[in-house]
Amino acid sequence: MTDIPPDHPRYFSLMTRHRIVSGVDKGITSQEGLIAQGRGEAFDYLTGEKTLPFAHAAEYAASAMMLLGKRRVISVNGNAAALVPAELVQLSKLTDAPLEVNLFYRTEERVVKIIRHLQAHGAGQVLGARPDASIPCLASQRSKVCRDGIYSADVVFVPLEDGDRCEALVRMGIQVIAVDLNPLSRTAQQATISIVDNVVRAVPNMVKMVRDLKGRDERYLQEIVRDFDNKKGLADAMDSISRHLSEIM
Ligand code: PTJ
Repeated sequence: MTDIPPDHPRYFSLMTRHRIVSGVDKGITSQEGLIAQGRGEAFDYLTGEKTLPFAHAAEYAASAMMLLGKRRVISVNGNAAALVPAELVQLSKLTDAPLEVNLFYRTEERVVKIIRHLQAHGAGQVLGARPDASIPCLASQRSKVCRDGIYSADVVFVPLEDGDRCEALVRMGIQVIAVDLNPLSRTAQQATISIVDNVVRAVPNMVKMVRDLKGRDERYLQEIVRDFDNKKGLADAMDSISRHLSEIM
C-alpha cells in the first residue's frame, strides 16, 4: 500500500484509506469503520476533496465556539483515532478540552487500545474507560459517558459518527460541533455547527484557527459564532454537490 506513487491522482485519498485499514489491523477502528470511510470518500469526491468556503466558515465558527466553551470535550471514535490522533491531541491541549473515547460498536478492549493510541500521540489522561453516566433516551452503547466529561459538557466536538447521539446531546442542551462529509446525515442536520469536510482536513484546520483565535477577546469570538449560519452552510454544501454532479454529467 505504501508503494503508491505520490503523483498518483488519488494519492492522498488512498493514503487516508490506508490509515483506516491500519486502524482496523491495530484493533482501534471497527470493521464497520471501513464502510463509514467508504461513504465519506464518496461525499468527499462529490465536494472536490478540498475544504470549501462553507466548511472553512464552519471550522472557524467551531474554533471560536470551542474557545468560548466552559466545559468543552472532544469525543473520539475508532475512525477519528486512526485518522487524526496527533491533531486531536493538539486540539485538546490548545482548548483545554479532555478527550473522551465514546464508541458505537463499543468493546472495552477497543476503548483501551484507543486510549493507548492517543497517549502514544502525546495525550495525557483520556476519559472513556470507566463511564459513570448515561445520555438520556439513547439506547446504543454511545450512551455510556463520563460524568466529568461529555455528560457535563457545554460544547462537544464530534469528529464523525452515526446520528442519534448528536440529537440526544442537543436535547441535553449541549452545543455539538460535528464533522461529517454527508450534509444530509442526521448528525449534520442536528448539530449546532456542522462541518462538511473530511476530518483529515477539518481537524488540522481547526488547530491552526484555534491558535490564531486564542488571544482574541470573548466578544470577538461571540460575534464569529453569532454570524455563522449553519442552515446556510448545509444548503451551500448541497448546492456544491449538485453543481459538481452537473459538471460531471
Ligand atoms: O468507532 P465506533 O464504534 O464509534 O464507530 C464509528 C463509526 C464511524 C463506524 C460509526 O459511528 C458509524 O457507523 O458511523 P456511520 O453511520 O457510518 O456514519 C459515519 C458518517 O461519517 C457518514 O455520514 C460518513 O459520510 C461520514 N464520514 C466518514 N468518513 C469521514 C466522514 N466524515 C468526515 N471525514 C471522514 N473521513
